[in-house]
Amino acid sequence: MIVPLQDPTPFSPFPPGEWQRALGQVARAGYQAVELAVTDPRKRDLEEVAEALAGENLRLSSLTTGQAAGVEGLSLSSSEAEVRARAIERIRDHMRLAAPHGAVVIVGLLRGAAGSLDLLVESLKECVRFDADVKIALEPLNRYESRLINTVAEALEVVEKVGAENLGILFDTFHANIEERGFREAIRAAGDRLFHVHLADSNRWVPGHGHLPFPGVMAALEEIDYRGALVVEALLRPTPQALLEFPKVADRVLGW
Ligand code: LER
Ligand code: MN
Repeated sequence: MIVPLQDPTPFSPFPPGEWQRALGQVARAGYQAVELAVTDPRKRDLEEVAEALAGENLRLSSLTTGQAAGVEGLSLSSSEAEVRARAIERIRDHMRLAAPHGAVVIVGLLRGAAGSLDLLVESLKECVRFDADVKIALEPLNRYESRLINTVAEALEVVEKVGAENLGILFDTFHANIEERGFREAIRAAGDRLFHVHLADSNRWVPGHGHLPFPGVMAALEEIDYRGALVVEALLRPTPQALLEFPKVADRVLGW
């Protein structure tokens, strides 16, 4: 489940101003880990965030960085050197927040909707060097959100060009349903480079309210011995409550 620290996100029922209370609700709902949506980590007291997570016994699985694209226009693939430099710095700040938690830093929309793939590779080469122990997960996004990297195969090409052990892939079932030939082959192709997973149904509703074959997705994840987190990144549909109730129905929906 996702909790925003600064700006609202369509994937969380919680207003940013209530993030501490939100962590309590996420934990009580039965989630073991949380993904924080953070626009600018320097605007938050990282100690306070760590204490709040520990207080609720919640693991920080991941940080989404895309809000800096939406709110501030940052992009790792921009032709404007200054915009790119600020995006790289922002990833560095996220890595600092992620490091003590072993959390994954996500590169989704922060890569830009239509920039240069070569510049993105150069930017990522700088990012991976900030801390080799912090994993960065490049997320294939569907064609309506970005022209750059729509499939796992395209993400793997970038991972290879960057050539760092701490760069891998985020597999989001909603995007994959639009772009991949099949879930199993995409997940197998990602293999040990799969660092993180987002779950949403075919319509981006809470899993179980669309028509994606989640038991097949889970079987493929098991095949590659995936050990990372599963984060529900879904719209507040059919109801916001459905997001909070997902842990109760996860076994049935995921076929466990
Ligand atoms: C981010 O994880 C993502 O999936 C994007 O579609 C957000 O808009
Ligand atoms: Mn996603």
